[in-house]
Amino acid sequence: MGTPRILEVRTKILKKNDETARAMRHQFESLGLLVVNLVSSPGTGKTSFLLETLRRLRDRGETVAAIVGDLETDNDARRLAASGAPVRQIMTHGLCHLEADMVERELADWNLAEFGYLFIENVGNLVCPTSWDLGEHVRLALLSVTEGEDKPLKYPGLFNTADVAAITKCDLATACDFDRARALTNIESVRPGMTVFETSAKTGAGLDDWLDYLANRRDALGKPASTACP
Ligand SMILES: Nc1nc2c(ncn2[C@@H]2O[C@H](COP(=O)(O)OP(=O)(O)OP(=O)(O)O)[C@@H](O)[C@H]2O)c(=O)[nH]1
Ligand SMILES: [Mg+2]
Repeated sequence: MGTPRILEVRTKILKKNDETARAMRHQFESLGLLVVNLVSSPGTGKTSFLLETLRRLRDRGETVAAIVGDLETDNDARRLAASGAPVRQIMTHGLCHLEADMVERELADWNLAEFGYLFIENVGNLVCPTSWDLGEHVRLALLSVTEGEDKPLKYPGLFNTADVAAITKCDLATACDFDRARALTNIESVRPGMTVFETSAKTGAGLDDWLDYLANRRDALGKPASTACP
């Protein structure tokens, strides 16, 4: 008797989350703001990858901002702030994922029209964040060479709810006996056709292709409503 009731409450919460996320996505689109949600297990390299992304986008003259979720500490926000971009930390105090209303509250006093890109680093977790839409346009699943090539098979939800994937820490691939072909085959088997960037935050490998992908996705949003042709 208890299970259906729990499921019903969970369905309602997810429905409310999806409504909030949809409204936010609409607002982001009207501003020409591309929003990216980074999801992976703890320690995959999300913050390192994002720091390099923010730095390089700023070098290209882009305006960027970031929100980062963790159970405790503002360590990641402080690391990301080294890029010069505005960054905010959400501490979830035990919750294993970010939800749309947390992001909405955090953005309430930001002038989003100032930014071209907003990145959301989710709480490190391979399962929970996958069910929660944050209003993003691009969901990036990250897999490091140190985690093992079978993660896409064990955690298919991470990959089949994502738009694009990044393999991180490729500079360590040889030391880890990383089987690149097997990892790519495993990703392909759970999410056929998905683009995969092979990257290293340490050497910068693969990051230019990632930035070009983001630029194309942002162009596809079209111009902000306020500057659209009459
Ligand atoms: N060699 C190497 N180490 C990396 C790379 N990216 C991240 N690391 C290291 O991996 C560790 C974890 O990196 P983070 O960027 O903190 O990972 P994260 O996914 O943000 O971790 P959580 O936020 O705790 O989930 C750190 O010691 C990084 O220095 C990389 O490309 N190459
Ligand atoms: Mg992090």
